Amino acid sequence: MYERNVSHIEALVQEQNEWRGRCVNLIASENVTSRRVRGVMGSDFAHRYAEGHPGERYYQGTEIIDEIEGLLKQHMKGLFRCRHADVRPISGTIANDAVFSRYIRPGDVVMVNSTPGGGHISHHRVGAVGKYTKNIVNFPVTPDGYHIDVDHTMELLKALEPKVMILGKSLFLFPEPVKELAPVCKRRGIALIYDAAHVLGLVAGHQFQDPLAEGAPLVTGSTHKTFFGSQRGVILSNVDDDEWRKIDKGAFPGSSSNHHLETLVALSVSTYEMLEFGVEYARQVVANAKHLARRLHDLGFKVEGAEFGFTESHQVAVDVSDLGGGDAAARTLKDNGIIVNMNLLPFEPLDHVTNPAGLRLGTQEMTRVGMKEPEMEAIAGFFGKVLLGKKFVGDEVKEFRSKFQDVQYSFDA
Ligand code: DSN
Repeated sequence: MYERNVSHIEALVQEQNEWRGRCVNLIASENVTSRRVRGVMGSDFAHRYAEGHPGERYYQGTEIIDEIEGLLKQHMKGLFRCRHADVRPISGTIANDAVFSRYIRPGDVVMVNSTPGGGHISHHRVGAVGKYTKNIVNFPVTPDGYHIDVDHTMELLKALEPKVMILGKSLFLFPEPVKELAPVCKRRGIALIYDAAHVLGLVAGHQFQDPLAEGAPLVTGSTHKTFFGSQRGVILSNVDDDEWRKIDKGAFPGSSSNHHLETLVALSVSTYEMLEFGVEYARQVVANAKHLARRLHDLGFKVEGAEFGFTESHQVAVDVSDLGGGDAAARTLKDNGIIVNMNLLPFEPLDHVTNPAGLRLGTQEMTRVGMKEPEMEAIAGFFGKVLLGKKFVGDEVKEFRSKFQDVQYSFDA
């Protein structure tokens, strides 16, 4: 009776595959996986459980996943040059929750980046931090809105005595002041957590600040934005072994039971891709973001962060409040085959969330399919035609994208 419905779902999946393969995808939190990564999904591991750690499971039959997970942990530690890696969180938010559950107690003051300033939802009252405390204080920022005001933060932390500081964000153009804040956090016993979800692949490729080397003892991240997928999370740390054992309980049993073995296996393949191609890839991602920002600026768009060179990451933020706002602009671009998300910009009131001033663009996915500076120029040109010239470029976009179908920086070829 339901066979037709299954065919319908299969057809929708096929439609999605084809459609997104024709689009210029600029959502800053997404990426594409290689054929070899996709090839290990859908295996028997999709059916299995393996709670605990390799060699210390609560199930029989885990020998092969134990080997794969052990190798993945070893390579994550090597890639990020750290003492500990937990590869079990099934998303960045789960990784955050696992760490927050160890460090935040009811009533504790926690300092975070504001939502309009780019802070992730899991850092806020309605997200994971809010499950543990309501005393959430935003970092003060410099007038440009994209940098934490370190002097003011130092004053605030004497007055507020925070227990936790969370750096890193979702609108993430420039490095965070880890070097400046880490020593004072250490002296005062403040847990300094750096959420690297967006920039994980850039850190792995040495093209963004290395928060662990700069003194952050705890780093969380998701593995599918600037990292090569699959969709999962990770915790990386340099704390001592005793402390790590306590954090460990946050991931299991604190925030997950089984940890989705088929995506774990996929991540272990993509980690080898990152080891082999990460530097070259991350360099091109950042070069592309800078180039896209510059060309958009030259065309007359209000690109954020101009006085700091627009961006040091994979992201570009554009103020489109004069062009009907973020919601309308993002919808118009989508109708032309260009996928972006609307975004609050620093200092905007929260109630602008359904039509904020900004668009957030990310170059990581189009870089993965081989685009370089000339293609960034073409993409900026499409933005100009669509948003400034009110033209339809959907067919041009499709033709342009058709030449970039294979995942590069991989072992696919
Ligand atoms: N909210 C996602 C983003 O930055 O797009 C991250 O979880």
